[in-house]
Amino acid sequence: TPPIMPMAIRFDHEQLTLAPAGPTLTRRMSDLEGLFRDEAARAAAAAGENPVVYTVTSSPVPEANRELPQSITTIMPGTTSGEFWMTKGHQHPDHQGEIYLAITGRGGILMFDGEQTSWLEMLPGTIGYIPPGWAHRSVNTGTEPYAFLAVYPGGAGHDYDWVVEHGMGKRAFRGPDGSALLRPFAE
Ligand code: M6P
Ligand code: ZN
Repeated sequence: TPPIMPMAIRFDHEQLTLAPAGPTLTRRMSDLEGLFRDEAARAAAAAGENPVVYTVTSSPVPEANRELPQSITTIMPGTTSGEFWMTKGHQHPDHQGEIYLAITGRGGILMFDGEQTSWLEMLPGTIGYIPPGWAHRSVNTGTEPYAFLAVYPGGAGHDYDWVVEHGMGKRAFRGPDGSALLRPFAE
């Protein structure tokens, strides 16, 4: 493959798209098996309308060592038995850091290092820093789509099994007043 040349990537605030764009992925309820507290409710939703929970649109910058790829993630608003819709969440195998910039809607980053849990509220303009070694999951805590830009080392990778094995410490539910209520992961 030819070397990547300097490039300007246009971000469309309304459409939440990148141009030029790289790969896009769409995650539906059927892709999120075992991740919500209420697996039966998740499975029922997957067997029914199977809604799109989130999309990830990448720039053409490849996920390769020394590159610095970026993507826009858009999480739809919703809850499954009270638990806010969210990304799968992952750990970076070599513990690289990552930054997120909230663009629209409201959300949060749930992080877990195997011992401690951290929760960052994300409003448009908030830069969330994910330090080395913290698994990260994004959550839409609002009533509109929540979109953010992610910038991460090209060799960071995605270890999804780590989250299945260790959990995320906590879960984000919709509280009585509509705001996020963090509860113990297994409760
Ligand atoms: C952000 C970045 C991506 C990640 C995406 C969705 O855009 O962290 O690397 O793929 O969120 O999160 P997940 O891979 O956990 O589903
Ligand atoms: Zn990451």
